[in-house]
Amino acid sequence: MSEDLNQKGDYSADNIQVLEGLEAVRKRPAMYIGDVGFKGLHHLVYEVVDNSIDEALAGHCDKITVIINEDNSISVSDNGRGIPTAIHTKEKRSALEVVMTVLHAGGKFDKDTYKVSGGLHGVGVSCVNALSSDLKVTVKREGKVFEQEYKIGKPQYDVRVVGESSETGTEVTFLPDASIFEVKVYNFDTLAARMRELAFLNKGITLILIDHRNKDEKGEYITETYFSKRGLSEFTEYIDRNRESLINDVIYFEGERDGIPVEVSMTYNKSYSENIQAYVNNINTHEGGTHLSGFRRGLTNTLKKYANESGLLSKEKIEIDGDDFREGLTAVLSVKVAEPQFEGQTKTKLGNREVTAPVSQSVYEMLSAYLEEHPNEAKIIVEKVILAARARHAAKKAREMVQRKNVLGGVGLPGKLADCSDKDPASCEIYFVEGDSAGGTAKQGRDRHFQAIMPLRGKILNVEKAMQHKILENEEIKNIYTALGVRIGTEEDSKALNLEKLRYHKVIIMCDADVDGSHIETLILTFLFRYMKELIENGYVYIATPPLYQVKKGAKSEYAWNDDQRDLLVESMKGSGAATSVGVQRYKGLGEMNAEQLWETTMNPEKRTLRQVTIDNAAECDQIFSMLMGDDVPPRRAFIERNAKYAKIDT
Ligand code: 0RA
Repeated sequence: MSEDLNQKGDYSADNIQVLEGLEAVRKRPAMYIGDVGFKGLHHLVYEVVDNSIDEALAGHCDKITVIINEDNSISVSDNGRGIPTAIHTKEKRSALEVVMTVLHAGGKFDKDTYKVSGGLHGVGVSCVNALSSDLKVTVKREGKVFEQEYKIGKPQYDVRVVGESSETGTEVTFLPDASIFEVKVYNFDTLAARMRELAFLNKGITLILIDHRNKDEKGEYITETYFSKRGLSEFTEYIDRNRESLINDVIYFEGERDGIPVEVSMTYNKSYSENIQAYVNNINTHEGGTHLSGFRRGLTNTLKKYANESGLLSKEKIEIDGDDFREGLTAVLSVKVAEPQFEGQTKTKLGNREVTAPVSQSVYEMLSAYLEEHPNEAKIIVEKVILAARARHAAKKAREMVQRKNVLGGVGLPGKLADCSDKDPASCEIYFVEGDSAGGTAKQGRDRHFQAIMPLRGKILNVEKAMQHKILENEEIKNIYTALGVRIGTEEDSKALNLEKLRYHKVIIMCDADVDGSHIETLILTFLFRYMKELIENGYVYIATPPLYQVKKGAKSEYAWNDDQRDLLVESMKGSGAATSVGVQRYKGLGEMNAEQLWETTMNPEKRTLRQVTIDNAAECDQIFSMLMGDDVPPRRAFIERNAKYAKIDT
């Protein structure tokens, strides 16, 4: 701190506070942006874009451009009013400087602006400034162009006028501080997915993403433009675009109830999964909360009432419950809440009680109107609900069978599981291995103290295409549940997993590095995503990365995980001593390695690389899984071909 204060000597008490504020961010960046890895790095962009989104929601901006520059710095620009630059009376310096250097100062200047966006952590642009080795802001307003630059959040000069312009807007360019961030390279697809999502959630705004690091075949920078005219309706269609529709319409509502803006959109498809994406202030609330409860309540009440009054249910003896109304449902819910209370493990559960009723009323209004006007579709939906109820009863029986077997069978661990001897879940790992033969090698190669091995037969069931009771009757899937020690969801709380019983805190998928292997990997991941999402959300799921090549010369041998590594190894081995030639072996599967090789390259914690599975963007994940595992083959082939080159491991 002292070095900053001594430059001029004429600072006020306010300045000291400011510096402490930004230093706190640099000391504990994770507290402000989540982490200093991949997520945190991308979060910086979202934080800056959110400010522009706020300006757009206030009605003053309709275009936001993000550029990934060649040096992995980021430029975010908008055509809003421009951040005010006049001298802030209390602070005695430009308002722009205050916004850029005071924590949480962002929205305070404009009382009319209903500030509702603001990333998960909502810390503002000053936080990004603190975590950037260089940042430059340019503001066009009142006919002039203003600018100021900063290093790790410290202004390098007073706000100055550098030109004239008839336009208005704000542009921020920042370079994340390399001494803070462990990951320094931006991922285009990750930013693209967020910008696509923002375009759907905020219709009418054009969001453009440009990558100055890469050119396409025509020599132009890779560019994506996102714009949605119909907002959530279009979002719902996008999420469901690889599924077969049950009804042709997307049901849509937009309005304000008790001062809370509510936007809902829903449709039904022929699958068996429920997929509701719920947003608060543009943040995906994975853990749900009061708004989601409102949605469910509204849906259940409306459909129940309609089904009863229509007489469609009269022949049914089985009880219909909330879950039955949501099988095959895809919905997007978006509310804007002025002072959101976020709760839950990952702070993505809305706590504000006043939100439930407005959402439930909106859903009631939207859906009852639709059902009245579309009797044919209404009948199709109610029939689907009845089928779901029947299947649920069958599933309940199947589940009880599994549960009973587990209880009666004592410990009841699957016969194929080679368990580890340690018992503390925090230090234990389970490998799900493709095939019995690789499973055998892994059993020999492992450290039996903390590594358990469970071979999985060829292809496990595709959960995207099977009904729940079929899934729960499936032998491999039952084995996965019992090996992990978790209970299959109960009737009351069908989604909650009893994580406290989880026997391993690393669940590692180990498949061949070929097309079949990656298909099996996706099948397992799809199952975990649909039925054990908490495992992924808690960071317990990993993918093992076996090597692709062994490079040999005489008695010397090394491994390579990609073609570049292989070529380098071949070159360096060629150089060392003549005579014996260098041989390259391409591993086609795990089975081609012996136990020792498998341990050395893929299982030894000291040497292996595990890729942690995370849910970066829930709506995008859903769309990708439904595409990869659904009926529609062409998009799957295109996706796999497009991503094939990225399937290699970064080391
Ligand atoms: C407060 C007041 C005014 C503009 C903004 C905030 C503003 C902030 C950001 C951040 C990124 N882009 C932005 N654009 C605008 C202007 C108030 C006025 O002109 O009357």
